[in-house]
Amino acid sequence: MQEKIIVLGSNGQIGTELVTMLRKIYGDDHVVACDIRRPDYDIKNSAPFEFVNVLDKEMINGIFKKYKPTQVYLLAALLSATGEQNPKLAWDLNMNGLLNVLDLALEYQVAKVYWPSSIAVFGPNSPKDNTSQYCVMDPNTVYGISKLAGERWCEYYNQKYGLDVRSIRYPGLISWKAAPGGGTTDYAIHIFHEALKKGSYQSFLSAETELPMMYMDDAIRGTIELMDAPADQISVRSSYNFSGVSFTPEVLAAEIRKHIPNFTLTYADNDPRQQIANSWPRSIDDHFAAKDWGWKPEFDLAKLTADMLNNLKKS
Ligand code: VAH
Repeated sequence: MQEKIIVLGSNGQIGTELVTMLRKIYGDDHVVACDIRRPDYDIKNSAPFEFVNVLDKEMINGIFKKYKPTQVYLLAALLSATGEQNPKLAWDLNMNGLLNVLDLALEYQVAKVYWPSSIAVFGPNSPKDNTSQYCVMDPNTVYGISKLAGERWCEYYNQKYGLDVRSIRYPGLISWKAAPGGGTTDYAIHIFHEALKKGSYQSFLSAETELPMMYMDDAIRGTIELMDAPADQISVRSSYNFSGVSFTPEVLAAEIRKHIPNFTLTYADNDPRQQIANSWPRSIDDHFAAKDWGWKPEFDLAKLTADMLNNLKKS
């Protein structure tokens, strides 16, 4: 059957690249980009775009009625740092946006739904190293709380109503095409821009703050591999742990110096994002993703760094 895919939150860091990849696979007209503002990236104007606010259930209903989607990706969210500046909006957008989509996906018999979670679902008492799929999860950011609650709702809609909803706990995502959206891991993007522009960067996370990260190319490929996997291979209906490469700002700076020898990295003190980072794991065990749908990252730190710098120089 012809796929008709709706991507809600298509202008974001993930949505920008996911829409491009999905259109490459299924064709422009089979992928409808939806957001509350027009795309400012190189998506062909002819390809379908709709203004949608995911908090307006009637608006989403109109789009589902118009396009009768076979797949829906819901990417709209407030991330960890911006969420702490506006906790109630973060909860409202991240939670009610999801519940609107889950309900309408049932009503319109959407075949598959995708919703991103995050390693932000882990908290201060979660294991820090090689953090397992199932363990203590006590997130202390609104973003993490909303993602943990959202995972529970996804599993509920799957088990109670049979909705085929799939999810991945993304680590910090690093990309060059679209601006990051207010996350705690965004230092690992800004550092590349500043290294090329000024040869220096001041990190808002401390030198020894090790966090799980991933290159966007890996994240997009893994997401589509998950969505393409047969339903009976999916054993995790909350959200899959997902791992790329973990590093600290200091280790990243050393890798950048292999390309920009005089690059200097300094550190800011008392940035509120440090507390958020301190509550997250240093590394993630993603063996369920490897076992269930053959996940394997392709970008290590050297390859990620080279690709970021090469593409930013050209863009
Ligand atoms: C954030 N980039 O920093 C996101 C991500 C694991 C972090 O979820 O909020």
